[in-house]
Amino acid sequence: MENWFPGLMVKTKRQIKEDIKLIDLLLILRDARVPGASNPPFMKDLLPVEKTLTILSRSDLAAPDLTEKWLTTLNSKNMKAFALDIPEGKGLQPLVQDIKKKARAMHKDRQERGKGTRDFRIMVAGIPNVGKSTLLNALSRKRGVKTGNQPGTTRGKQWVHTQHGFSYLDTPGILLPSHDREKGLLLSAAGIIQEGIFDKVEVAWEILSRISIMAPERIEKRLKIKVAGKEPLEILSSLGESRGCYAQGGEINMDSAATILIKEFRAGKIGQFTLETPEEDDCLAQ
Ligand SMILES: Nc1nc2c(ncn2[C@@H]2O[C@H](COP(=O)(O)OP(=O)(O)OP(=O)(O)O)[C@@H](O)[C@H]2O)c(=O)[nH]1
Ligand SMILES: [Mg+2]
Repeated sequence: MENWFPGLMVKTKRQIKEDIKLIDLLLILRDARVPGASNPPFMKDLLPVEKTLTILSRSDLAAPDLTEKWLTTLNSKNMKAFALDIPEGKGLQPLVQDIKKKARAMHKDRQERGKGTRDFRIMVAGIPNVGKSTLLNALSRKRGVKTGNQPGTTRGKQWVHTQHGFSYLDTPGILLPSHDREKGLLLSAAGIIQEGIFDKVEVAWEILSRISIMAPERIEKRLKIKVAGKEPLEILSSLGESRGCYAQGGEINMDSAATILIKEFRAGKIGQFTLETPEEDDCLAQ
């Protein structure tokens, strides 16, 4: 299989390991719809647990009950976690309070050890397109770094300094190993990795195989097609039929049906869904 996101990886990894030495707090972002698949590699043990916070971004698109479950599980494993809708600033306050508390402790400690004052340094890390730069801008209250809804928006590290004693380090997305096909499909479903890597019908299958079991009635209502008791490809075919996706010769154009399904899923039009349960998380299974 092709690499999902060529370039950058080796350099980014080396750079993060170097920069982490300067860091007081690491914010590891994951996408709340796919918190397992979006768990970045090699980040977990770079700093002690008290210097690491986990952020579940896009909680606005995820199932609230499963987000709660993920938070509870992560917290119980000593990974303090927060769920955020970053553009709307939802959930930001408890995180800000926690950061301020940690900064006060750092300043106090330096003072007691007779060291001069310096900024509290925060690194934002995660796989591509999970909202790192958006979070950095929200926390620093600046539009200091570029954001965008495609992976690879941030190409190199960038510091943002505030007047309030905080420095933020934005980092480019860390790649996941490209051999894990299921994770790839989940990330593609969530729109985290770029188009064209996976077959659309396969991505649609991955979405439908999960959500049709989780909430068949909700999907029936939103998509206005029969779901219960049907296989994912049958559901996709019904969707194609109801949306007029026909190929020459009158068959259902499954590619077009998949395109519609993926688009509506990503935009949250089918409802709020989380595709993975905490039991599927590699990091927690260890
Ligand atoms: N719905 C929703 N969208 C979000 C959230 N956080 C970020 N986004 C959007 O996700 C897209 C990606 O955000 P970025 O902050 O550029 O992501 P990044 O992790 O810095 O991406 P790279 O620099 O490419 O690694 C943007 O379009 C954001 O507006 C969120 O909590 N909810
Ligand atoms: Mg970025």
